[in-house]
Amino acid sequence: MRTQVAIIGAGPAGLMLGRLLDLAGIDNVIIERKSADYVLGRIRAGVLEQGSVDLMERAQVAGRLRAEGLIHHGTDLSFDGDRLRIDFTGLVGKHVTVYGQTEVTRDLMEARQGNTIYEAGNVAIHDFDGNPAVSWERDGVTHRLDCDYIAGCDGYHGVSRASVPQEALTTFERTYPFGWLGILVDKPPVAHELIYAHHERGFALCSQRSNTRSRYYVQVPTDEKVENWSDDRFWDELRLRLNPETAEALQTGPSIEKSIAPLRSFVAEPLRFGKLFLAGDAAHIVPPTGAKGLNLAMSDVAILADAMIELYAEKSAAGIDNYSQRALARIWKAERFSWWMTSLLHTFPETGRFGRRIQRAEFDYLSGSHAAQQVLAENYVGLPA
Ligand code: RFL
Ligand code: PHB
Repeated sequence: MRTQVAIIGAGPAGLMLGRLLDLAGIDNVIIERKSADYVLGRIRAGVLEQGSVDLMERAQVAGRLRAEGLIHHGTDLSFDGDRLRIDFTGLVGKHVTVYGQTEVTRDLMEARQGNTIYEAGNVAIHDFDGNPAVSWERDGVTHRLDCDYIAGCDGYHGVSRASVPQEALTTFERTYPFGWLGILVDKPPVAHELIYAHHERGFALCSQRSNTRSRYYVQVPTDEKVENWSDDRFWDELRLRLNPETAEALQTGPSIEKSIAPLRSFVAEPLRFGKLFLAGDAAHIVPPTGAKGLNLAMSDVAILADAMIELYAEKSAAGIDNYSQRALARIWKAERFSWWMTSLLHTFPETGRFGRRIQRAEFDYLSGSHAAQQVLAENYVGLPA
């Protein structure tokens, strides 16, 4: 088998890249190790920057997003019960759209014209400096796909980054001593907008997927087990971390999903190794506090798709030569913002009483400074490409 671009991973990065290449007439095959249902069952991001919405439009898959996406003009921060609304539209003239990653993935899967191979075992990358190929196993048979280029869109635990010799890669990492325990529930959200709450017991987030489905998170230690959290325990802990009126208004119900995600900041450099490119979580991880992970995956593949179109249509390698540098400039800004939001809102056992006072001072400064709120809003809605 032969194709122009072999894409590893059918998450949002791989599917969006495949779609943009399909529309440009560039042949591609996606190789995914899980089933389509498994990929759709992963509950992850919920907030899209305008750049991601625009990309869905460009990919001609924005019909449902336009009809069902919820436009949010602001968000609430809460610090030990004190509230501060960040008015995105008033501060920077932009908004965000609440539309689940599951829906983005479904829209892209439904529109897909090219070949996608699901449940591919033992995916391996060959000769990315010379004549690249990808191999995998299915039903006891080994398959091989020769290609011009490989796009590694296979997430943090994928094979693409792991196939690069260690000496060619520089990595930057910070792990946090906590994760987010998340719950999905078929109840209306507690507020119209998201609430990011700091409390001495830990961070909490009130988010949503629609007017009838809510997503809530609480900060838990890294080694916490989801089995230790009954729904009742979750709701009790969440209420403790919210201000009393919000806690009172919270509508609870049986969880339809419950999981723990560790928090990490990570960047691999560069993003190109010969004919192999890394994009999305395969190249970088941000803690979810700034809602940047999915949006960064989208901006990476927008840059990569344009570079490949330039290469095939105009025979210019300028785009692919610049891909790593261009994408990384944006990635590091999102890393900084996500780290900052995480630092402001979580409890860090090791920083003690001094650390908490500094966080309080930061919140008070934000509350009183239009300039500081503008900085937050500008980053949250998404920096220009
Ligand atoms: P994905 O989604 O991990 O997809 C990678 C795909 O590759 C497959 N794969 C392989 N395929 C073949 N061979 C292999 N060896 C393979 N290894 C892996 C996997 O099965 C998978 O299908 O990466 P991608 O496409 O780069 O997308 C990144 C986003 O998923 C991620 O950044 C976001 O979900 C992060 N994130 C958020 N981002 C936002 O922009 N806004 C948010 O509000 C937001 N909230 C979140 C989040 C992530 C969370 N978790 C669980 C980490 C909330 C949470 C709780
Ligand atoms: C979510 O709805 O899952 C979500 C929203 C905002 C974040 C992170 C996650 O910052």
